[in-house]
Amino acid sequence: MEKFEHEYGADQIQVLEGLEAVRKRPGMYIGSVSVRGLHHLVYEIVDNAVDEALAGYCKNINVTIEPGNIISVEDDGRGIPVDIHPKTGISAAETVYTVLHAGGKFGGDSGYKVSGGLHGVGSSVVNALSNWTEVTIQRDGGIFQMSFEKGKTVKKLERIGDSNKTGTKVRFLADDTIFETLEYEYEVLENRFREMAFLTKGLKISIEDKRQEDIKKAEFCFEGGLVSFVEYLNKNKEKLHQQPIYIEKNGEVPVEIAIQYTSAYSENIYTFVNNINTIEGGTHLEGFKRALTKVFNDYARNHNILKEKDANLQGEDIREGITAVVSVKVKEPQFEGQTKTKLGNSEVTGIVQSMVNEALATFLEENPQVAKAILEKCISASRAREAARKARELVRKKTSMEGATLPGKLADCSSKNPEECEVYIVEGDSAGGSAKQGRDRKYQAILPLWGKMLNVEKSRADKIYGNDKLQPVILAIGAGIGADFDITKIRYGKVIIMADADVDGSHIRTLLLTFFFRYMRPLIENGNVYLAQPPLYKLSKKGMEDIYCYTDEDLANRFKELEEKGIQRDQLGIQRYKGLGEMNPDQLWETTMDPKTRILIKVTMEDAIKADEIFTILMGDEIGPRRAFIEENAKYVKNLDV
Ligand code: 2B7
Repeated sequence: MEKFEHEYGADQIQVLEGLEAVRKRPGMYIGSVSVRGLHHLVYEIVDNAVDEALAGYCKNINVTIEPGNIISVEDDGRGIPVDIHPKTGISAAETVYTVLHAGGKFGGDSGYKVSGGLHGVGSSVVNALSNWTEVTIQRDGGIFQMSFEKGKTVKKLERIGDSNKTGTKVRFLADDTIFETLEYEYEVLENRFREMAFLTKGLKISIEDKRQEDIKKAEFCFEGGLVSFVEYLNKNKEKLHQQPIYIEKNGEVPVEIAIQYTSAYSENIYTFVNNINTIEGGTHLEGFKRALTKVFNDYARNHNILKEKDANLQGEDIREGITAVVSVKVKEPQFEGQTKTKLGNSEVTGIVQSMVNEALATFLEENPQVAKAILEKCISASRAREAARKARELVRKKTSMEGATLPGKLADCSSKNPEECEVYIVEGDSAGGSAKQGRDRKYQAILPLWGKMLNVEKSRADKIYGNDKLQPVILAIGAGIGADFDITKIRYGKVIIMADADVDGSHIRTLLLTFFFRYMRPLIENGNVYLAQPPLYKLSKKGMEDIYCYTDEDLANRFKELEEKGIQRDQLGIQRYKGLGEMNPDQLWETTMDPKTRILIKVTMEDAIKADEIFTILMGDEIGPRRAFIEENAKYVKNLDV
C-alpha cells in the first residue's frame, strides 16, 4: 500500500462551529434520520479508519454491533494524535470529535481525503448525533480515553494506561431522540463492508452482530481487490473468460479497473470515486466507455473480424454481458446529479480513456482467445440490436396504423397529467375486474396481466418488444425501453404492481421488477415503481368498523388494542385473505387503492448491486442459489427498499 507522508499537530486544526447546528439539522449532514441515516453514522466512523488504511498505516478494522445497538469500531492505525493545541488547550483527538470541519484542515493541502463521506467532519457529526461516545486511543506508549454526551465533552482526554500498540477505538450509541430507529440491519452493514474491502486491497474488515444469542459475523479481506469484486458479482453467471482483465495505474488520478464478460445480456458497470459508489456515473465512466468502444473496434478491424463493409460495433454491443468495476481517486471531486453521485471533473474522462486505451489494447493483443470470445458476443449483440430495431419499427408502424398506442386491456384514467396519474398492473382477470370497478377513474388506470411472464433475464431486446405480455406494459407506460427509454415520456408518475402475497404473486412481482430493472432502470432510480400492499386479514364484529391488518405484527397489535377495550379474540370474525380476487371492488379500493389509506412500498435502487444479484439468482440458470434464495424470499422486498 502506498504511503502518503503527512505531519501535523493540533495547531493545524481550526475551531469553526459548534455541534448544535448538527443536532438542529441532522439531515443536512447525514441525509436523513431514517434507518439509512443511522447506518451513515457507522460509515462515517469506518471511513476514517479506511483513510488510515489508505494512508498505509492500518491493516485491520473490526466493527461490532453490541447489545443495545451500541456500535464499536476499532482500527490498528497510528491512533488519532493526542497532543494539545497550544492556543485552545484542547487535544487534537478532542478537536476531531467536537469541532465541525476539523477534518477539512486535517485533509487539506498535502494528503487527500480518499474514502467517502463527509471529508473528516464525520467523527464530530457522529458525536453530535450520539447519546454518548467513547474514544480510546493507543499511541506514544499510552492508552488515552475521552467521552462525550450528545456531542459535549464529559471526560477530557486522559491517559489511563500503558501500551506499546497503536490504534483507535470508537464506541457510540446513536441518539434515539434524533433517529427514527436505532435498529441496525446487519445485512446492510455487511454489504457495505464487503464493498469497502473489495475497494481496498488487503484491508481486513470484520463485522460482528452480538445483539442476539446466535452471533452473526463475517470477515472480508480480498488480496485480489477489484478482481475479487467482479468475481463476486459474477459468481452465479457463466463467464466468457476465466481471469478478469485487470488495469491499474497510479498517476495523478489513480485508476483501477477490473472487467469480466459473461453470457448475460445486461451491462453491469459499477463506478467509484474515492470509494464512494457513483451511482449516476460521470466523467470516469464516460472515459471508460469511450475507450472500450474504440479498443474493441480497432482490434476487430485490425484482425479482420470486422470486414471493410461492416459498420462499427456500437458501445452498447460492446457492453453486453460486461461486468466491470471502475475505481478512481480524485483529489477534489465534484459531485453532480440528482443524488450527488455523478462525477463532474472533466479532466478525468481523458485520463481514464487514454489509460484504458493503452492497457486494454495491449491485453487483447496478448490474449487473442479472450478477445475472440468477447468479440463474438459483441457481434451477435449487434445483430440482435438490428433485429430489435426492426421489431420496434414494426410495433411503431402497427400502433400508428391503428391510431391508438394503448393496449386493449388497459382501462386508462381520464387525467392526462402524468404527475397525478398512476397505473396499477394487476395480476389476474378477477382482481383486474375489481380494481377497474373500485378505482378512481380520474387518476387511476388498470392494466390486468395474466399467465406466466417471459423471463427477461434470458431474453434479448428483440424478444421483449415482440412479447405479448410485456408489450402492453411498454405501451401503457409509453416511454420505450432500453437505450430508447425516455423518462420524460412516462404516462404515469406511479407504476404500481399489485399482486397476491403468494408464490404466483411473488413470481409476477419479481418478473416485472426484473423487467423494469433491466429495461426501464431510470423508472426505478427515479422512484416511480411501487408495490401495492393488500391486507392479509380482516377483523370484523357487529357494530364495529372492519379492521384491516397488513402484517402479522399489525394483527398482533390490533388484538392487543382490542383486548384493552374488552374485546376478545373469539368475539371477532377473522378473515385471512388469500388473494386479491377475494375482495370486492369497495374493499379493494378501501384497503389497497385509496391514496388516503393504502400502503405503498416504494421500490428503490439504492443497492443496485444487491438487487442485480437477487435477479440473477432468481432468474439465472443456476438452480441451487435460486432455491436457497426463495426460501429467504420474505426479505427480498425489504432489501430492495432499505
Ligand atoms: C480527519 C481526522 C478524522 N486521524 C489522524 C491520524 C490517525 C487516525 C485518525 C483514525 C475510526 C474508529 C476506530 C494522522 C483524522 C484523524 O489524524 S482517525 N486514525 N482512525 C479512526 O478514526 N478510526 C493520524 C497522522 C499521524 N498520526 C495519526
